[in-house]
Amino acid sequence: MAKAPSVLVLNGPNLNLLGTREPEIYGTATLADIEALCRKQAKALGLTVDCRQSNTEGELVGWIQEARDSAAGIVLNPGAYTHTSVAILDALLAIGLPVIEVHLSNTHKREDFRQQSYVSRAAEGVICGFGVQGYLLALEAMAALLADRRGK
Ligand code: CA2
Repeated sequence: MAKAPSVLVLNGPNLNLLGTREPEIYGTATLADIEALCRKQAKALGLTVDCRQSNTEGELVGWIQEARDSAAGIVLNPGAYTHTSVAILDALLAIGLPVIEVHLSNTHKREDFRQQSYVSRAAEGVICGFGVQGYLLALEAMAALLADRRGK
């Protein structure tokens, strides 16, 4: 039987604080809750996940580079780096893996500075505004995308 494709589920700065503050924007689930739900969803979809979070841009860039050899795709919530990081965009473009961008909140309903995403230029698609469910939808989309690519 073929090995289950691995998906890197990457969360950026401050997402380790989920469930402790601003529940009206980001919900009540903790990062550990989200990662457990992702593991469950991945299993149901025939995937495995490697879940990581960092508050530093360089560490995120390093993990994205490493994913070239270890992952079939990336589900990424870059946090505030979404709106600032050319370094993360360049790393994603350099490795050429399929990327799905996720945001818990609907960034389009929020401040002007959240309207631009550098990361979206490297993403197959973007899911925002569905809270935790967004990660599960992203994994479903990734499974379909990878199956489609394998069939070609
Ligand atoms: O909606 C999202 O998922 C965001 O990526 C979250 C980022 C924000 O900068 C983006 O514009 C949209 C912020 C994550 C901060 O997370 C916190 C969680 C709990 C308490 C405080 C911050």
